[in-house]
Amino acid sequence: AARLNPLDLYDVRSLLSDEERMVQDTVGRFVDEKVLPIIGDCFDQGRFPKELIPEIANLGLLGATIPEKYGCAGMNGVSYGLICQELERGDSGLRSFASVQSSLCMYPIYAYGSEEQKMHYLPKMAAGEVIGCFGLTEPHGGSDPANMKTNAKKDGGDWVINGAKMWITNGNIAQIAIVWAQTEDGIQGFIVPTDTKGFTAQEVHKKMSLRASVTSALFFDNVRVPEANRLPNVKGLKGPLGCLTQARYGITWGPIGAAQACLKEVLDYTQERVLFGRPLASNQAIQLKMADMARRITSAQLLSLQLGRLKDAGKMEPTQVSLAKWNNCRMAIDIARECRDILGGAGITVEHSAIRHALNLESVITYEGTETVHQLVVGRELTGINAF
Ligand code: TGC
Ligand code: FAD
Repeated sequence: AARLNPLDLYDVRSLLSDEERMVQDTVGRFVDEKVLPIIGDCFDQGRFPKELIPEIANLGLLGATIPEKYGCAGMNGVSYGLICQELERGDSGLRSFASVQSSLCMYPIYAYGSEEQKMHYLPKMAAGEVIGCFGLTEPHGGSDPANMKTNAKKDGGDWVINGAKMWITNGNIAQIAIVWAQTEDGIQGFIVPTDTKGFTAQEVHKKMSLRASVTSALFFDNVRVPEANRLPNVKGLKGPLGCLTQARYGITWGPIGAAQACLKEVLDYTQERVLFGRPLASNQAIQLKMADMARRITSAQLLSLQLGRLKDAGKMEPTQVSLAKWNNCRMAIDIARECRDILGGAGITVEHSAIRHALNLESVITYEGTETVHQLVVGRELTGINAF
C-alpha cells in the first residue's frame, strides 16, 4: 500500500472541495517557487520581500473572502485558511502581511465602512496598490486594548487624532492606517492616510523574530481626518475585536504550515545524517519526537478545518477561535524548537528553516492575543468568571 503523507497523516486534504484544493496548490506553488528560495536571506537581512506583493495580489490572496463586487476573490473561509497555511509554510512574516491587509484592514472597511469607502479602497487594496496597517496596540499594554489612550476629538467636520500605537505590522509600508481611538462615544475606527500631516511611522529594529516583516511604532500629533474617514457602522471594542476574530481564525491555520515545513526538513535530514553507523531516523528517541510532531500537526489540522467549516456556516464563536489560536501556535513553536534541536549545529543558521520558524513563532504566539489571553478566554467560557 502507498505510504501515508507524513505532513497529512489523516488525509485532511480529502475533506477539501476541488476549489479549496486548487487554492492550496496555487499558493503552495507560489511559496515553493518564489518564497522559499529567498526567505532565509530576507530574514537574515531583516528585509520584507515587498517585490512579492504584486504576485500575491494577482493570485487573489488579498481580502480573498470579500465579494467580487469589490475586486476581491469571494472565496470561503476554509480557502482563506489554506492561504494562511501555505504562506506561513514559507514564513510567518509573509502570512502576517496577508493577515493584516485582509483581516485587519480590508475586513473592517468591508464590515464597518460606508459604500463609498468600500468602493474607494477595497479594489485598490485587493490589487496591492494600497497597503494597510492596523493600529490597536499601544506602548503601555496591548492585552488590554479597552484602556487605550489614543483619542479622536470632533472639530467641525473633522476628527483630530492624538496618541501612539506600538508593534504595528506594515506600518512603514502602508498608505493607510486603520486607527482605533477613544472618542466621546466610545472606541471608533478611522481610515488615516499615512501622508497626513502629523502622522509618523518609525520602524522597529533589532528584532529577533519576524525579521522578514515590517514592524513600526505610529505617532499621531494632531492628525486631522474628515468625517468621511470614520468607519460609520461600529462603535466600541467589538469593532477591533471583530477584526481580530477574523485574523486569529487565519492564524490558527498559519502555524500548521510552519510546523509542516519544520517536520519535512527533519524527516529529510534524519534520513541522510549518519551517526553511530546508522541514519539518525533509525533511533527510537528521534522517531518518538517526529511521531509526536505528526500527532500534534494532525490535531491542529482537524481543529482548523472544523473551525473553518463552522465559520463558513456562520456558527464560529470567538472562544473556539481562541482555543485553536492557542493550541496551534503552541503546537508549532514546540515543534520548531525540537526540529532545531534535531538539526544540531546545522539548526542554528537560516540555511535550515527551523530556527527562523521558531523565532517567528515567538511573535505569532504573542500577537493577536497572547497565549495567556486565549487561555483566559476559554477559562471564562468554561466557568462564567472573568479572570482578566
Ligand atoms: P468585552 O469588554 O467583554 O467585550 C467588548 C465587546 O466586544 C465583543 N467581543 C468580541 N467581538 C468579536 N470578536 C471577539 N473576539 C470578541 N470578544 C469580545 C463583546 O461581545 C463586547 O460586545 P458588546 O456589544 O457587548 O460591547 O471585552 P473582553 O473582556 O472580551 O476583552 C478582553 C480581552 C482580553 C479578551 C480582549 O481585550 C483581547 O482580546 N485582548 C488582546 C488584544 C489583542 O489581541 N490585540 C491584538 C492586536 S492586533 C495584532 O496583534 C496584529 S498582529 C497581525 C499580524 O502581524 O499577523
Ligand atoms: P502585554 O499586554 O504587556 O502583556 C505582557 C505579558 O502579560 C504577556 O505575557 C501577557 O500574556 C501577560 N498578561 C496580560 N494580561 C494578563 C492577565 N490578566 N493575567 C495574566 N497574564 C497577563 N498590534 C496591533 O495593533 N497591530 C499590529 O499590526 C501588530 N503587529 C504586531 C507584530 C509583532 C511582530 C508583534 C510582536 C506584535 C504586534 N502587535 C500588533 C501587538 C500585539 O498584539 C501585542 O504585542 C500583544 O497583544 C501583547 O501586548 P503587549 O506586547 O503590550 O504585552
